[in-house]
Amino acid sequence: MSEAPSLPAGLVDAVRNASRIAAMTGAGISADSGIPTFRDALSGLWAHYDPSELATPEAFERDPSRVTRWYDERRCQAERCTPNAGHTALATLERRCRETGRRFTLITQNVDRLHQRAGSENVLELHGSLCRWRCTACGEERETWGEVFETYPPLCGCGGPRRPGVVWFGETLPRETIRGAQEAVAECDLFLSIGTSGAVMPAAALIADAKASWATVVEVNPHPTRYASWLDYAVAGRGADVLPALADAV
Ligand code: BV8
Ligand code: ZN
Repeated sequence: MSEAPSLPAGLVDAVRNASRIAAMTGAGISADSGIPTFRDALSGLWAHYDPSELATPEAFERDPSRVTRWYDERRCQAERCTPNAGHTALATLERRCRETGRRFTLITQNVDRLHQRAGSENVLELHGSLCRWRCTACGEERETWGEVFETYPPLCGCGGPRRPGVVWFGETLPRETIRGAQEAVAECDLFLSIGTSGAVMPAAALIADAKASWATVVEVNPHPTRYASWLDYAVAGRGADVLPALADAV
């Protein structure tokens, strides 16, 4: 792991004085756990797969076996990975805010459950989870942690095919989840955008929402994103290196 970049003094003060913090994470925070991001040029998932071929309801209709096999591979990969120091730092941040009467909301676009495994308790999963699979016939949904699928697609007790409980392109986000995220961002005085390219809507619109709510907007990312001009602080670094220092500032 590279050296933790020193945080700008103004940012440490902003974290220390914040009373309502919202953090949104993307695939980048899990890169340090060995899970490929989506859009990093060489290593990203979409560098090898076309999202419209795998991450849409139409793709599932067309080839349920291929789509569910791909999601099951990602589910098993996520289960083999462990949370990194960035995930742990956000769980610490949540606990410290709770202990000091401050509000902390963790919003994630990720579907790997690493935040929860690191100890984060209140996680808004905008795009669902690889661990939840839903029957397309009777709607029964269940956690499938550690389960070995016998068939692709996996079958429900009713005989119906199961699909992954993720939000595909062209599908709307869970209403309560996105509403909770929008409320937390509208009220926050510090917004952390961590490990996301900001390419996917409506999640990425939360960055603009934070700017509009006069929050201090911070980006943690080794590479600048399209939101660079909106930021109060851009910390060029990996989540696993930067976030522990941020958590220590609370
Ligand atoms: C919807 C689950 C109604 C599945 C995912 C408005 C404008 C344009 C398009 C649209 C729009 N509104 C809707 C759309 C269409 C579409 C969309 O946004 N398309 C984009 C791609 C153009 N959105 C939807 O369809 C959404 N539904 O809006 O419904 C509707 C529908 C149609 C039309 C209108 C309205 C549903 C979107 C949800 C899709 N599901 N995931 C799965 O996982 O397979 S999205 C997928 O992308 C993941 O969840 C991922 O998290 C997410 C966002 O990507 P990032 O997390 O940002 O990852 P990325 O690789 O891009 O970036 C990683 C970053 O990390 C980089 O910046 C890198 O520098 C950085 N990094 C690398 N290493 C580190 C690091 N950072 C820190 N530390 C490190 N070590
Ligand atoms: Zn069923």
